Amino acid sequence: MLDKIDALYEKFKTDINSVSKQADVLNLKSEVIGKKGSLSEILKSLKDATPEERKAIGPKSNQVKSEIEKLTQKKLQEIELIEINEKLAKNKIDFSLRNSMLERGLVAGGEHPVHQIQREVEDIFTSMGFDVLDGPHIEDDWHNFGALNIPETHPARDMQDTFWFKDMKHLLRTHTSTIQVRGMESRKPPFKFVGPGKVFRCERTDTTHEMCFHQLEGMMVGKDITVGNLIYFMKTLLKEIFKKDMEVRLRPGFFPFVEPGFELDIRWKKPGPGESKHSGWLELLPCGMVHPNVLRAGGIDPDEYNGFAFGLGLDRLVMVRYAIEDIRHLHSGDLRFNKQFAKF
Ligand code: FA5
Repeated sequence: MLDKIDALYEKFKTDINSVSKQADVLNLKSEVIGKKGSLSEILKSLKDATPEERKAIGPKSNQVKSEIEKLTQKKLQEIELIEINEKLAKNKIDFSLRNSMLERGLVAGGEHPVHQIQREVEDIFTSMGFDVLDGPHIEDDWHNFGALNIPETHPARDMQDTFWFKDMKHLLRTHTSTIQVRGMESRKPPFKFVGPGKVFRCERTDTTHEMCFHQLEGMMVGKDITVGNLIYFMKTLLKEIFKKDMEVRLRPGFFPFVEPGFELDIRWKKPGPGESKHSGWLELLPCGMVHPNVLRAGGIDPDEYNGFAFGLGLDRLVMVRYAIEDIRHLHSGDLRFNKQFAKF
């Protein structure tokens, strides 16, 4: 019997070398040391063995089992490594490809200027301890309006023309203030975060208005936060983006979700011939102190905490930085326009 066990082990050692799939390795193992494997078969005739053999067979079969387990594991790891290397070789990035594309006159892609500026603004805020949050494009009434102190009958709903879904319960978010609501739902004060993203409004386009554009929301909630804190962060943002002091003006502005609310406009010389009503000042960054009803809706006690919020127009920020006369260039898909911003 001992010889049979030895033979079975030797055969396993040979067989395992000839398989290359993990499933085959596992099958082979179970054919030998599985419940109905050949080792169990041999052990069935234990009653016919001599007493000396019986003493030796227990340790022997345990030793063989453990060796077979070890060989199986080793083989499985080898196969896994081979598979990983094959995958890597298949998906390998060919760095020479870009050069050969350029030689053939093909143009490599680049990041859109709105996304470039979005990342810059995110970096500025993360360096000041803000988190970056995300939120869905398709929202419900509560996150876009209700929780922001805009009940159903409130005329402020008309301030932003909305793309509603047929159920009249869901909509394409009209502003990133929805991220404020989601941020409050998911954390406890004190906190500060920004939330960038696309927003949608069913409105007529012109040189400074698009139907689909980008905003970056910001919110800071804590104890004893003041308008002074708000202005500090707004000034720091603009200074870091433009690398110089920009001429801005702050004027009262109405938004149901802040009190007091402000419009922050930036001095903007519209390039090109002809003046438009937008030349001079451009509405860029409305902001204010978060309304107590909004804090309440987010589960925060307004007697204990307060805060500020702002909503930056990213496409307009790009317009001011690069002296772009018409916002519609940005999403026109015109490669001649886009190529100017490729960072290659
Ligand atoms: C809002 O959307 C508020 N949710 C912002 C806010 C947040 C205020 C927190 C207070 C506190 P408004 O509709 O003004 O506000 O839009 C904010 C900014 O987005 C504007 O100043 C502008 O820079 C940009 N913006 C607005 N409409 C358009 C448009 N149609 N095309 C391009 N940019 C736009």
